[in-house]
Amino acid sequence: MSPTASLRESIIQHLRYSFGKDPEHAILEDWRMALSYAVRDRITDAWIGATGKTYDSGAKRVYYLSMEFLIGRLLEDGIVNLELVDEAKAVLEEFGKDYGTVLSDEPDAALGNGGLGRLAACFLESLSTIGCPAHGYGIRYEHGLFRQSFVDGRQVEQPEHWLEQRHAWEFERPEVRYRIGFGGHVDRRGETVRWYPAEVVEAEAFDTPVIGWKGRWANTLRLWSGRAIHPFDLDRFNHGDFAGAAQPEALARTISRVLYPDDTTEQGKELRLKQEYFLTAAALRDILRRFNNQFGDLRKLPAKVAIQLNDTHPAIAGPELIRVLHDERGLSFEESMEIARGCLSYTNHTLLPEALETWDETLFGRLLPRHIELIDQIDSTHAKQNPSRMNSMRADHQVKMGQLSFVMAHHVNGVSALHTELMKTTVFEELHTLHPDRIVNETNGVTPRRWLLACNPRLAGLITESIGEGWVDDLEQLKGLEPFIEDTGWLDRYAQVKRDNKAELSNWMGTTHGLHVDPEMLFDVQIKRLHEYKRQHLNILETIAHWAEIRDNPTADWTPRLKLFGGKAAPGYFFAKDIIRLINDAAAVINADPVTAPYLKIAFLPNYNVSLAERMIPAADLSEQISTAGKEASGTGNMKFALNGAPTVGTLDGANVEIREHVGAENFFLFGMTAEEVMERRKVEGHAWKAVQADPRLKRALDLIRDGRFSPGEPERYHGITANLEGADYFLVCSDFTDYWRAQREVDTAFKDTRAWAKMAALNTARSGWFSSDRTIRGYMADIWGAQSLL
Ligand code: Z15
Repeated sequence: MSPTASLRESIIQHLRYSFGKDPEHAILEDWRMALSYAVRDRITDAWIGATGKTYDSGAKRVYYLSMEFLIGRLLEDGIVNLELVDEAKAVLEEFGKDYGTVLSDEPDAALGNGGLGRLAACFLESLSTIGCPAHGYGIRYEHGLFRQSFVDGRQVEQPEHWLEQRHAWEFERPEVRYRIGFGGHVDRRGETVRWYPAEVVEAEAFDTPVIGWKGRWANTLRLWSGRAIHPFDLDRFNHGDFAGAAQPEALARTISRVLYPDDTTEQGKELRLKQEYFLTAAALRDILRRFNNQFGDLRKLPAKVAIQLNDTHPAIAGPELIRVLHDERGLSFEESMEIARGCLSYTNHTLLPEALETWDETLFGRLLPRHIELIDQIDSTHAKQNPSRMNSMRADHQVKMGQLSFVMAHHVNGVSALHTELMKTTVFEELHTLHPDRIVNETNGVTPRRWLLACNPRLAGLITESIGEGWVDDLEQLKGLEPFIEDTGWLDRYAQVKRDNKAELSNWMGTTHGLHVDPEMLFDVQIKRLHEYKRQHLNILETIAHWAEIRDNPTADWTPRLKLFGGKAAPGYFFAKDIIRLINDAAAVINADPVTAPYLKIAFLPNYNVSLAERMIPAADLSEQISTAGKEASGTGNMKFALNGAPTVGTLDGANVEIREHVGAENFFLFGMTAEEVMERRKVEGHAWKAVQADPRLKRALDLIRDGRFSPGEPERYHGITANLEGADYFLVCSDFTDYWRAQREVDTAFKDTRAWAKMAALNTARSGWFSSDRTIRGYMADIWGAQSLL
């Protein structure tokens, strides 16, 4: 049977026997689910094969512990990795269904906030493509990241409920359940120590297979869901308390109810600590059970198990592993600590002080009374071995998760070259002096299957036609495009791909948001979480200043530009929400100005998520990566844009530094202070005010905002923003404005030379091969995990 015939048969079978429909009566969701099941069957075969091979080989396994997995939709990922795109399109067409419409019916699983969660998802896909035996462990949140809409320009949050729609990808594992305890007391009988928790909930496993390129391998994402041990209190029911009878279940489920919506800020809330322990304890129990079944001797644990902590969120893994080995399995404390360290490694994702997790010791001790004792013991053991006793993890009545993670890990890694160097000289300076070989760099990457092959089929097609399909799992082969770039015929085709992608995005914005834009404009895109350090306000200030200048001289030869924004603000981050509102208010005024209309438009697309990124990135001409130097640990959106042929306007921050080195300085619009200059400038008294006085354009933009030009009748609406910028301006928006302005005018000039611009864009694509997450994962395997591919 041909692949198309076989796919058709399986879809029809699933429509009939899984969903009880024939093609005549199937609704869109039935088609989406039947296609998903047909694809899932093929994934499952690869998955079961890979599981068997892993077991038989006795190889070391990798476990990636993360509070977030921002996986997005999975159907297209499965189809693309199994190379079934043409077949799926053909079958759906036979039944009069549109492929894109069926794909978009899938809920977008937003079990993460931003970069950290999306990185975890790219890593899982690369681990499968490479054939490294691995599991991802996370939480099966009932509600992922909130949905965002705008009301009068303001962000409004609605709960997200991805599980409400049918979802094809998970396998419930009722046989895999563990009891997880909280609170209670610690009991000592001579040498033996026992923790007796007061509250116990059950963690139940749900598995999602993660398929790699060409279906050669599949790993597992195992997510834990909270449930009560005795779901129903019959005693209360029998006494007439019907609502109370269901309470234990409601309480237990609270643990996995909702994802905390803060990116790079910690709230220190008790439920969050419960979630962290719930994930970690369930994962470790599962890892030890699997190890025990296969190997038994706990001393071999570090040879067979590599556990990666995605940020400090699962840092309780150190003390928990010691507790199990020492309290429950009877190994000595010292040996338990050595075994745990042999297994654990930790990735740091930020140097922002507000993101470094610390817990109040009273709260911590109440929830995890045995763990806080063990942390003290870890701390004093570490101090004994390293007499200077610097950098304690137990100061100021706090538990410091960064220090704990560092001490309990055999390797600690940063996520870009600059970030890793800054780790050594700032937060981890003292610990780095004690352990100079522990910190290593693993620059982030993105999976080219999702972020080029699937999301940009036109460009992928041109590339494959030019250099073959080897680039898909060997992205450095994109270098082979460089000779083609000299060929004007080829370059015109490259430029045509971008034009087609822009037209497609314009059409979509028109039909879904009523936003009508000219696809000939320069599409200038800033999409990422809202944060002061990411400086969306620098972007809108420059836009306002530019608008004022066009109005001064409307007949000049301006480069038409569309400023596109997307991103969510944490619900409690009021300054970030004000920035969103300012952008929307400025858009309303500027978009309505007939004088500037041919040259400038602004759009903030609501509810930015993985699927929207997949639409926007292929259509971008320019990538905004304008964080205050030293603040963005890496960035990964920056890589996706470069790969898809959008040059960067950016600072020397995070992975921008490495992107510029790879694509060439002449293909990157650099501006702004370096991380060192930033630290110096902060010491200059009145730096912001001085910068405002020195640049009349900046002054004018701030005046327009302060005078209520974008908030008619309410000039004070943005005084919080203007006062901050002219005052403390911690993120140096004003100090970097003038150079940002200059870089943007260079962009205007460069964009006018269509051919030169296309060349710059194509060179960004050809030289971005290094930013594949396959390269990143190979780095972790070799430098940190000691793991091997089984392919
Ligand atoms: C998050 O998305 C990141 C860091 C964090 O500490 C938290 Cl809590 C969330 C981001 C970084 O801001 C970004 O620069 C980096 O590329 C990403 O993690 C993945 O490493």
